[in-house]
Amino acid sequence: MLALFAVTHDFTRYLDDCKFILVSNREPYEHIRRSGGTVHIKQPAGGLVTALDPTMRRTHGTWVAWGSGTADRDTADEAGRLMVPPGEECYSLRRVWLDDADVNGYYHGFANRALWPLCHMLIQHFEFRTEFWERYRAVNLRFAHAVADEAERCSGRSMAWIQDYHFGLAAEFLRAIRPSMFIHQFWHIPFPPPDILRLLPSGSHEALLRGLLGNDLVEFQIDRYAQNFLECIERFVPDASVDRVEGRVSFRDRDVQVGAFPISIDVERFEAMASTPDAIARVETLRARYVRDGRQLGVCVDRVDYTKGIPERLRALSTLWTEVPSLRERFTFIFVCTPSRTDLPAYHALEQEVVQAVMDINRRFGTDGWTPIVLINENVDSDLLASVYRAADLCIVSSLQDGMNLVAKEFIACQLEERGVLLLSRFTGSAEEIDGALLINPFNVDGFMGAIRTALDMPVEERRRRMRRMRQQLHNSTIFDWLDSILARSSEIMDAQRGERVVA
Ligand code: ADQ
Repeated sequence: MLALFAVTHDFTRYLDDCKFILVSNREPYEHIRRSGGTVHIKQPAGGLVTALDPTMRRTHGTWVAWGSGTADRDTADEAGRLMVPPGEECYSLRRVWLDDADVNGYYHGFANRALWPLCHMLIQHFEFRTEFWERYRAVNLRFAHAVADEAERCSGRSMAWIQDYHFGLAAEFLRAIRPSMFIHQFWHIPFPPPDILRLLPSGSHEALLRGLLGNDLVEFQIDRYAQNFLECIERFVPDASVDRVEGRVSFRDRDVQVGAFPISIDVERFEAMASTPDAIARVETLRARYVRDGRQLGVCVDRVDYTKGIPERLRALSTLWTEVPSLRERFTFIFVCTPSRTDLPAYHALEQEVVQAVMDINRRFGTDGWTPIVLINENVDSDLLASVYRAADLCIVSSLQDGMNLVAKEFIACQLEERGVLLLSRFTGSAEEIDGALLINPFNVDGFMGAIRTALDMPVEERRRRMRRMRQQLHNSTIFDWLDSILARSSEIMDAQRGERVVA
């Protein structure tokens, strides 16, 4: 797998002699102390680590991240450095230490209680505290110093690639320390229009935008978010000049490029996980259990988050079984919902609401031989997920807003029989990329319910036609294509900058 990846995507050619420094909130390897005192290593399951770890191994770069594991300090040197992956030692991990007040203010506070709801335009959850903002600034500055430190350790050029909304100010801080460094940033979630961004108090919304303008290139999932960002700059940063068509901002004698780079998944990995003998056996078991006598199986997979439209999905299902009783016992739903951010009251309350709503539905419509919704309220291994995706006849993604949504792509990758229908919220980045899903508006109860009926009734041929089209598209835009296009664009800009400096 790694060998194939290396042949088809050689990212090192874009980096030339440039040292690659990646910055993210979560680290790729976390050391955890177990109750008996032994230390074990945890690697987050997310797509980002899966995609970036091989790149880091090949480029021998440095990954800068929050040292969040309970045994992290014991396994790093005084500066927070260690070589990873354990036993292979291919690249450096530089851990940044945060205390409880930092985590509460920067991470739970400003990132997750202010920016997350604002960017998703769910302003009823928006909460701003000065303490959150100050911690966010302080932690962003600390990360900028850590990156500058790492750049200092190499003699040549370096490139910093910052991930996400946790670091809205880091690029500007880093630019002040190392003016000629190439800095770029991928923003994984939506970017809101000006009227929403200005709910951040005066001073902080302008500061966030100026912070992002510290980059040479700002990458969004889709063009709509890039356009929102440019509109915010036009409105709130009067000393910047914006070229909306070219996606460029001129600011303090520098040009900042802005573009859309839709993220994806490691398609072959998901296909492989859905094709193992164990997966095939699980698919058979699931179908024997839930898909007999013309019944169908639905699936959804989310973190419990108010952006994902989970109560709206439950409401559509409940309305459907109420208004169309003939559909009772006709399909079963596997609801995979992992609790997340449970330290925040809104998430805790949502989790309870979801569990309660599922119990109500099962009590109301269930029969002796049929449970309408099978709730799996925990984290599930990706190979088990792959089997569930493969076994399903339909998958519902009903986010109220979502930067991209990778579940939709994972479902498509695992649909090897091409029998499944994807119901996809039109408010996801994926909906603007994928052609072949049934688009839904999760706020429109009747429309949502109608789309489930359409999916259940869809003839096999049409299902196959749509799924085949989506699978072809997905094969042409994997996570490696995403990485390739970002690094290619970065290297192009770096070359142009070098040309300009030589001429000057
Ligand atoms: P998320 O909001 O986390 O990511 P998403 O893109 O759907 O959303 O990715 C979730 C990932 O977690 C998927 O890989 C999924 O399989 C996994 N997952 C979810 N529930 C799980 C469970 N119960 N058990 C196991 N795995 C589970 C943010 C943005 C998105 C954007 C991504 C990547 O909010 O819009 O697509 O980053 O940029």
